[in-house]
Amino acid sequence: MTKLTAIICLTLCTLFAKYTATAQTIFELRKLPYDHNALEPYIDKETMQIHHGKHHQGYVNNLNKAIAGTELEKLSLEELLGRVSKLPEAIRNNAGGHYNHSLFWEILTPKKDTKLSARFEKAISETFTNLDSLKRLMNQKGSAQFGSGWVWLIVNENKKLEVCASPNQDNPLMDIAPIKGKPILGIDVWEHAYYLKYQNKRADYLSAIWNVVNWEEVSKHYEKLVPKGIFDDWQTMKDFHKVMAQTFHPSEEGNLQPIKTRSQEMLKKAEALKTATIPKEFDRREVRKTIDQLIDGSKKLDKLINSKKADDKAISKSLSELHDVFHKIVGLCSPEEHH
Ligand code: MN3
Repeated sequence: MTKLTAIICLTLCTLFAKYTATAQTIFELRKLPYDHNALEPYIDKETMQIHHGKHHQGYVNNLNKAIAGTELEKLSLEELLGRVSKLPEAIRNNAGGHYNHSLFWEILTPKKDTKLSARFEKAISETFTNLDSLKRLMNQKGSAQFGSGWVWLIVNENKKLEVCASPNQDNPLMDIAPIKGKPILGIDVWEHAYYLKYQNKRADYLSAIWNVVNWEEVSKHYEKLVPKGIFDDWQTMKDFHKVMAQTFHPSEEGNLQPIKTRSQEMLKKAEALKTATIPKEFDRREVRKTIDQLIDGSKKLDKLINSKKADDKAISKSLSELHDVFHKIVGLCSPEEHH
């Protein structure tokens, strides 16, 4: 190799290495969706500038550094969080820091009196009594979190709302989290989130922050994670479905006890469909016809179970046919069937 080719080669190699190193901007800090002073007087401009521009930027930079040149570059933020137990500490802290703060900026707003969606509000009432008790619970958990951390409202694996706290930059998406779920609202209780304005008074910061929570945005997260069921506005059909699910699924595993004891209850739920109002969007001739079939089938099944010659095979078959009729209604009422 001549000296010249060696030099060219070396230069190219250096350039290439440099290029691949600087190409490393997998994760980026998004701009704040409002001005730094927009959340005043509850969160001051200087805190926002340092919190977003220095702390969050730091997590992003360190995360990019930690995954640079490794296979981890191909993973999404959520995928990284889901396996932090097997990754270096720097990834746990900085992937957590990036995710947590991204959500935090999103669920804050200078807009006044943002509204919760009806379904989200109902879920809050069912789980925590009302919005005020949810706030109280989160304030209490946030105050009790020792040192730095976060307090979360999550949708857990059972699609239910739950409140939990986590230390440092951990969050409920991490495989190491004792309580798992998808966060829809997170409040930063690190001192860097409040110290300039509130000093050591974390409880004051926690009471103030509710003035700038964007309930529209939190509702959107909830609606996405817990989509509306097709029969949510048709209580009588939901009631029928409940008995159907609780009797049919055991029967598939050879357990006919539930249907044997509840066939009359199921018939009553089916008959109730005849008198209750059908939601407008589903009130069509074909749906009504199939409801009649559902009532007939429930009658037949109940009669069979109460007859002396009830044989398990016949009961199973009759229940399975009834289940098919129910699913015909589900099909008729599903969005893709609407023309
Ligand atoms: Mn922070």
